[in-house]
Amino acid sequence: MSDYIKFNEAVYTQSAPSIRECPPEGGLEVAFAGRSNAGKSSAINTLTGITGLARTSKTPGRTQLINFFSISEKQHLVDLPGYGYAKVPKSMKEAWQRNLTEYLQKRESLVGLVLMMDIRRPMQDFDTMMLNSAIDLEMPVHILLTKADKLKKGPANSTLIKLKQHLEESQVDDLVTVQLFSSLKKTGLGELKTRLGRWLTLPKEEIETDADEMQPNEIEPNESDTPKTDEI
Ligand SMILES: Nc1nc2c(ncn2[C@@H]2O[C@H](COP(=O)(O)OP(=O)(O)OP(=O)(O)O)[C@@H](O)[C@H]2O)c(=O)[nH]1
Ligand SMILES: [Mg+2]
Repeated sequence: MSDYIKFNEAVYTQSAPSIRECPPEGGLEVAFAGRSNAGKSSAINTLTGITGLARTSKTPGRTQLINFFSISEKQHLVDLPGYGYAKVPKSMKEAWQRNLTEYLQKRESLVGLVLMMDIRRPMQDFDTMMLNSAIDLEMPVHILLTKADKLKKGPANSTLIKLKQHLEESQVDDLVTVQLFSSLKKTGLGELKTRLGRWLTLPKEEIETDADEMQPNEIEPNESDTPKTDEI
């Protein structure tokens, strides 16, 4: 299914300083959220295979705007500003948190949230708040334990298993999934694509509508003179 999503055709479209300035609703949208420096922008670059599509930085708090990318007219990725950056004044942190919650609540195109946490510091206060906001809204969440390359396989897997158990015990495992991820090593890239493939798959009618809109100068399959093999 994920083959259908052309992640590598993603293009940057625009940045919005707040929910009010976001592009009009339309199609399906997946947002990437997480603490500042968790690896959100890097993950978007790894997912699309386009270096520099989303800006990454060694300086935390770099992505202050809501950045929009389009895979197709009806499939979008959104890089949300990182939360929890220590040097940002408390009032600004709280404003951003309200903004993010408002985005989750109001954005109708949003079909899922990729919540990214550094594997060495998962489930910090703001992460739990974001997760609970999404759960309250019945918004599907896919957690990426990022920078998995920073831990050895054993400790990485045990962090994954512990979090999975926690989600099962909290009875949210139908809505919230989790995986290991590393942009550096491309660990878990296939798993992420499969999940996003499910979220970003358009209802069948819409795919057919797209086909109907084929431009007159596009080449159509040649059905006339050569008989198909199974017709001989
Ligand atoms: N080792 C390792 N480092 C990573 C990985 N992903 C990101 N980084 C590094 O972590 C830092 C932050 O990455 P970003 O992708 O900019 O993080 P962000 O979450 O977008 O940060 P903000 O926009 O500031 O919220 C950069 O120095 C990246 O090179 C990874 O998989 N492994
Ligand atoms: Mg960023």
